[in-house]
Amino acid sequence: MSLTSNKAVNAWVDEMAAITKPDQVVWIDGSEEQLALLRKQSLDSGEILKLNQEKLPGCYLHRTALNDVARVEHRTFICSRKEEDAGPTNNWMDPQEMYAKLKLLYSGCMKGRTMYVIPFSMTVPESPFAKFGIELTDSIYVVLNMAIMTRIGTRVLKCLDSSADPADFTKGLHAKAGIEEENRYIVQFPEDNAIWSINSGYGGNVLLGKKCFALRIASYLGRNEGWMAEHMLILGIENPQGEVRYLAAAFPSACGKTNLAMLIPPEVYAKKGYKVWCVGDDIAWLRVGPDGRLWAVNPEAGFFGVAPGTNMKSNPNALKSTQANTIFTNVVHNLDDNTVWWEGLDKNPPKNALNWKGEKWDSADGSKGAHPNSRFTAPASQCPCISSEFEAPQGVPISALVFGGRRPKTVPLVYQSRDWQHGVFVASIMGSEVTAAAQGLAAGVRRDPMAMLPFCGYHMGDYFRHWLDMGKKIANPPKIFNVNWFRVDDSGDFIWPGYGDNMRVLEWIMKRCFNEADARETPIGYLPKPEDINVEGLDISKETLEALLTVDKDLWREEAAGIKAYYAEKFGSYKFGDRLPKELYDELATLEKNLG
Ligand code: OXD
Ligand code: MN
Repeated sequence: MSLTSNKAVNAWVDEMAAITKPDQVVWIDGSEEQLALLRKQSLDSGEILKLNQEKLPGCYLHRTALNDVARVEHRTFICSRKEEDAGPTNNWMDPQEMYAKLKLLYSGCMKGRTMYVIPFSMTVPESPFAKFGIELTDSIYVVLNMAIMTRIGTRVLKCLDSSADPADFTKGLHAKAGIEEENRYIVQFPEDNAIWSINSGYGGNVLLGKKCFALRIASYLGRNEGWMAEHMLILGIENPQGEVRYLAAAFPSACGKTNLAMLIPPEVYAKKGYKVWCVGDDIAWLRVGPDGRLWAVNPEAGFFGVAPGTNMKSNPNALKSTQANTIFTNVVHNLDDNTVWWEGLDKNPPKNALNWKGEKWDSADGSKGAHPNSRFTAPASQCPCISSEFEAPQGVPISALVFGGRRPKTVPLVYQSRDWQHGVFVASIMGSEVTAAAQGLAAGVRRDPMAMLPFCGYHMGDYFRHWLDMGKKIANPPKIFNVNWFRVDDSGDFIWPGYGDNMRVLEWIMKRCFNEADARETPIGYLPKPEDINVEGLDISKETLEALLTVDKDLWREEAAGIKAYYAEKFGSYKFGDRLPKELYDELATLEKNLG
């Protein structure tokens, strides 16, 4: 029975049920009793396995289908009415055509199944930032994950019903159908505020609050409504005086974003009383506050983190977050003590174990036990360094925006943009260098502007324009920085220690924001003087630090040529076209001029 008298919600649920024809419709009220019942059903059907409840209370293991282990960018669409509004970086199809095609796939696909109706809110529903959605799904796994990743249930319906427009909610439809790869679609209809996902059971494709809503749809809403949805972590740095300053940072995947979000300061900082607080690890919604500063909330309630590589050294806070009430997906099942394991957790792979496929597994044969994209879904509230402001309805004020990628050469450890417009330029050219062998891609820099390439719900050129426009609306804008933790020497070894020691760079960044640190001007922006990076307790030579903070003009001339090609020529197989703001070409010209 419906949990609401909201006509728009009920009409839409009925309409979708008429297409998908579930045997029954169950509304999710968010109560622990109902979730416990669903866990039991999911255990009975074998969809999840209960782990050792003494060692891992409230924890479960799930395995996806073998063909369904990651997001599918080539099957992800932005179906705006006009193709040009989706832009060159998104797949597009005419919405009417797409609806017709998908309706055939959804038709009767829930026969014999239950449709769950999940009312959810991105960020606390009482927040002025909050956006509401309803996800329909035939997967209990999705319900259980959404219960961790978002706020769900009756509480959300109440807030929607009493909001200015109770018909204003995001309509998410998910069906597992047959998990057929060739019929898998992840489709955003921005103008309809709707998301249709079918033939997948993998988190990033089916937890519709996350990438689909909080980034693709929300970036579109943000442009129309004057705010921003970004692929950013949010953290606070507390200084010995007890003052907390916040930054938000965007990185492409495999750059240690979750690790940075939960950074543990090095001993020399900890002793002085510095602390780092995590507000979010993946997504930030940013708005101009009444005080003219930029304020950020984390729209999510949990972490959907990559398991492999997470350990007590790389990220103890993430690991500790997963010791209770967590759903593990596609990791190794240790049969001896009914716990989990993944590559990089420790050096002791279990002897008696099943791999992510559920097969008997022995690490001695050289195969990987956990899928490289195996995940944990853990409540953010369990993170030892979760910020006291994590659920603050107004969010936290942002002093710095930080961008970065993996660049073995060229890009220094840190630099500051001259102003907002220059910062937008710096963010638009970010990316990581790929070696052809490693990724099967052409070697070179893979640009990933603002780390939003797969997540921007509209034309990337218009997105840059929106960034530039936002800068004009923020009386006290955050300063914009670029960092690169991944510089290597001639033998290919990393020359910056990274991890907790990145705190040393964050300290300089924060000091710059509060006029407490000096800088020198270079052709690419402001760089620290080597003596302004605190290396106390660090075994790093003066020469290495200088190398990390050098701007090599020859390499930067090559870089400028690369940027020119990326702006003016092609983006993947498309062109940016003339929607790329002129200001960005101006910034490129300034860079070229500065390089002489
Ligand atoms: C993620 C991603 O899963 O960015 O967070 O791919
Ligand atoms: Mn992400």
